[in-house]
Amino acid sequence: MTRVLGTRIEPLRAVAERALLVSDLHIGSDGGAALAHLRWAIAAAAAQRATLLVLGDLFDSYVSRAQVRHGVWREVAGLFARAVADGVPVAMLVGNRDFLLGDEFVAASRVQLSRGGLRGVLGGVDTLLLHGDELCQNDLPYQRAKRWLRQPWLRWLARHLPLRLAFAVAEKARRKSRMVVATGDQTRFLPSRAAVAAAFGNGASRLVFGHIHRRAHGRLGGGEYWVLPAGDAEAIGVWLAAGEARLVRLSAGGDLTPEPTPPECPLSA
Ligand SMILES: [Mn+2]
Repeated sequence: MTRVLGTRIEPLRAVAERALLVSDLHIGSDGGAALAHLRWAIAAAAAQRATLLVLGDLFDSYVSRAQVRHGVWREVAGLFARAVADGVPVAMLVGNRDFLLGDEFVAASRVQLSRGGLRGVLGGVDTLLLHGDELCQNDLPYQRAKRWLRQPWLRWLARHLPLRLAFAVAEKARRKSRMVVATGDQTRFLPSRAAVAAAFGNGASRLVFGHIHRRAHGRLGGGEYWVLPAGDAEAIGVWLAAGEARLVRLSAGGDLTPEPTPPECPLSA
């Protein structure tokens, strides 16, 4: 088990000659467009016989382990379980909004769930998958809050909350986060050049992440990185096969349409 910027990296269990990656769907209790986009991604992965990878913040919030038996959380777990039974490997990372996902979700969905990053050979290339929040090293208040929020005792407490209380806690956290994100110097939310370099420092030649909600692609040192936009706002994924990577548009029929290569990601110092 290695660590990158404090994030534990697990090996990807599935062999993925072809992989479809999506991120930051932020599926809320009403499902909405985000849930539709997830269905399209599953349909595309099934049609292409590809592995589906979700790079965190699949849910707008997830607090209590009781959630997996209710509403949209149960529905998504069921969608994954059916996909896995149909031969579509699914692996996912937690994001900053759903970092409390745990074993109950794995049992219901049959996915490989990493609470850190994943590393594997995707489309023939050694690839590191991160949610991306650990790359935003200049957002010091966020990094401090993250260390605090992920203490084991707090995790245990949150995951054992009754459902109604869990929803209230989640709503309060989302309101606070929206307020903080709207204020101050916006460059602090960008990945830092040093952090991206550190991610490549573990030897992978490709890095894919989300979290910052923008399309981007670039190179740093010998490595190539791709950034996924928010999957609720845009039905966009990254397609990896035969050494190639490209941005694709998802659609209801499960088709994948190539999109133009996006610009480089601005990195903070
Ligand atoms: Mn995020």
